[in-house]
Amino acid sequence: MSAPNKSYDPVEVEALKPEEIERMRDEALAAFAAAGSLEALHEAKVAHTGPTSPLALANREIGALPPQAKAEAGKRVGMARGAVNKALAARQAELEAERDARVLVEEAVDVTLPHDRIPSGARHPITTLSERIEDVFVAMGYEVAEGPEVEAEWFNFDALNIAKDHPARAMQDTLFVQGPDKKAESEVVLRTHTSPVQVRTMLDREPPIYVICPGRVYRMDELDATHTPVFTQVELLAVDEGLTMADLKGTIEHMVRALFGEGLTTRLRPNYFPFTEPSAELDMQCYVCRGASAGDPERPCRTCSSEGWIELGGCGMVNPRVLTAAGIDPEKYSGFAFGFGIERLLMFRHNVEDMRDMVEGDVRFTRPFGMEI
Ligand code: FA5
Repeated sequence: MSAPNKSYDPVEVEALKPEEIERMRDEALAAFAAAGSLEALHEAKVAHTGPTSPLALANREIGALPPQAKAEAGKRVGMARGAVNKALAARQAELEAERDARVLVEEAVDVTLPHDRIPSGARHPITTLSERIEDVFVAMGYEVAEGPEVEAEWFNFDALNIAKDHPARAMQDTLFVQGPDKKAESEVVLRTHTSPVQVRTMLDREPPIYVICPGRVYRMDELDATHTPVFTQVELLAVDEGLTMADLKGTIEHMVRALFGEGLTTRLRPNYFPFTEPSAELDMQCYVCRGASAGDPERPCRTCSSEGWIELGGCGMVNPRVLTAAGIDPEKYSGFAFGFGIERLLMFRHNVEDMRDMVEGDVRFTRPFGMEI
């Protein structure tokens, strides 16, 4: 056993002398008071309250003291540490309050300034107008049906009673799609109208059928003020027992009134489409002059070129041959169909003078139409 260390007097430990503890406390208080920022205060905190700070080291010495001295030194160090922690918390609160006041001023937002967000795009009026038309028919109980834009020739022509030698099937009118085998004779086309969706729908569903088919179609037309090679059609198809041309006319008249206002009428002019029999061209009364400009040179109307009527699209009773091709009994059911172009509708409904504006993708054209049409 080793002899006691006579030279060590625990009561006289230098770090625990009252004046030493006071000095440590005062240094800590001065360091906190001098800290001008929360970062500086954090450094002072680590230096004066951390595990290697003078007070923490002094605290460790207490354990070796005899009981009486231990109690005295413990009290001294404890009081000093309490004062240091209190001063630290007070300074922390002060600096945080200063920071909050500064941030409120620096990051203040003036909500009255004009905003400079990146300009947003706009929905194309062709999309909004198509959706508007869909809504009119969905409200009448119709469903929206879709079909492929790359279509089998059979659906686009044959099933619609369009003969093999019909001029629409010629290469100069229709865009044929070359298959992977690069056969010169392709049987796949970019659909030239939305009527093939009629056939697909009739093959898919049992009557009664009430559908509206919006979609993009393709033709070998030059881009000019009134034509585009890629345009949008909406097709309407109803197949049920006992449908007549009167149902067709009444349905379109409802659409015209929903889109252009009450009181407008429509008229049918005989026409020919291989897939409808009888077929007609459907005109609506001009919604601007309501027919008053026709024959009255004093009241010219730009919207209908003083015709009094505006051509809407083609229509008719579904040809019994088409019903048969789609597996529907023409003895039991009859149907009506109507197809029209959305670009032309947008032109006369919104006085767009040049169809080319619709395909250029310039938001200065699309934005004024807004989100509702
Ligand atoms: C048809 O396409 C028939 N499938 C419509 C139809 C459906 C008739 C059901 C009977 C029953 P048409 O070729 O006329 O018909 O085209 C219909 C509409 O498409 C035209 O009234 C016109 O508004 C629009 N249209 C035609 N060609 C162009 C083009 N190049 N650019 C923009 N719109 C066009």
